[in-house]
Amino acid sequence: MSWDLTTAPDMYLKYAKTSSAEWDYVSGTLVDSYSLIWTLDESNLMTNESWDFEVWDEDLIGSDELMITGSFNPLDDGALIYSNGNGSIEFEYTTR
Ligand SMILES: [Ca+2]
Ligand SMILES: [Ca+2]
Repeated sequence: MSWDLTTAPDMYLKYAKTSSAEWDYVSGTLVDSYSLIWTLDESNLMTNESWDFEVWDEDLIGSDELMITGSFNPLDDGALIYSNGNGSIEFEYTTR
């Protein structure tokens, strides 16, 4: 991992419909943490279509760094863990 040299990364999450031109949701930043849990609420529910996500490390000096990115459909795939060489992100959801 090459995010922050002396502390854990400062992660935030973005997600949006794949068809959307802009990010529908951007979380706040969780400072100095290797793991994090975000709970989506009524204002940012996901629908049955393809969604893109990115997790970034916020840096105060220089540009923020992209840590992990991907896309999924929350109905097609069921609960899932998405991994690359840098880490993993787990999605848990209920449908209604
Ligand atoms: Ca940090
Ligand atoms: Ca950072």
